[in-house]
Amino acid sequence: MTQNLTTKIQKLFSEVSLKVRCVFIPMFCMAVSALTAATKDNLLDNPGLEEPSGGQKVENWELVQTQGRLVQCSVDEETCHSGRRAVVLEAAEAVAGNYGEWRPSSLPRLEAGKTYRFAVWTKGSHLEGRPPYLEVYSFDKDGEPRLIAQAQTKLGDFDWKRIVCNFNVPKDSDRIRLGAGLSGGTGKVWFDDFWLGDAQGDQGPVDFGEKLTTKKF
Ligand SMILES: [Ca+2]
Repeated sequence: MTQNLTTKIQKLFSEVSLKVRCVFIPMFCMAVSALTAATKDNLLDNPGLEEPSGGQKVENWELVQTQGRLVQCSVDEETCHSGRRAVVLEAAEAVAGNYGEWRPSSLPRLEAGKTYRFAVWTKGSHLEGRPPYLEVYSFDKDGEPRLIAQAQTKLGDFDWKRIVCNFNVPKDSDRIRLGAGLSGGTGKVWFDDFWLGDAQGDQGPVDFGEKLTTKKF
C-alpha cells in the first residue's frame, strides 16, 4: 500500500516536472530571445557610451571639432541618462561655423529606400542661439556629402528628453554619416543612449523631432 502511494507520488512529480519542462522552459527561452531581439534592434555599438569605463575615450564614437575648440567636448561621469556616462558639449560664445559633434565611427550597411530613425536622449542647460541637433548625411560613390535629415532640440533649459531624426536612405547612397552636436549656439548639452534602427520599430518617446514624416532636403 505504502509502495503504491510512493509510486503514485513519484509519477505525479514526474508529470508535473515534465509539464514544467514543456511549458515553462520554452516560455523562458522565448522571453530571453525577445529580450535579445530588442537589444539587437539597436544597430549602434556602445549606444549608452559606457565603454570603456573611465577616461574621455568612447568606444565606437568619434569626436569632431573645429579648430580653436571653442566648443568644449568631454565625457561626463556625473550627469547621465543611464549607466555612468554621457557625453557633453559646452560653448561660452557663439561663433558661426564653430562646432563640436559626436559621430558613430562605424555603422552597419543600411538598406537603400528604407526609413530609419536616429535618436538620442538629451539634456540642455542655458542654450541660446542655434539649438543642438541631430544630422544625417548621405555620401554618394564619389564621396559627395548631402544633408538628408535634421532635427533640433529646443533652447533654454530642459531635463532629459528624447530627440528623433527619421531618414530615408537614398538609392545612390554609398554610406551614411550620423552626428549629434552643438554648432553656432551657446550653453551646455548632454547626449546619452543613442538609438538607430527601423523607424517603425522604435518604441521610445518622441519629445523633439518628427514622429512619422521625414524632412525633405
Ligand atoms: Ca550612459
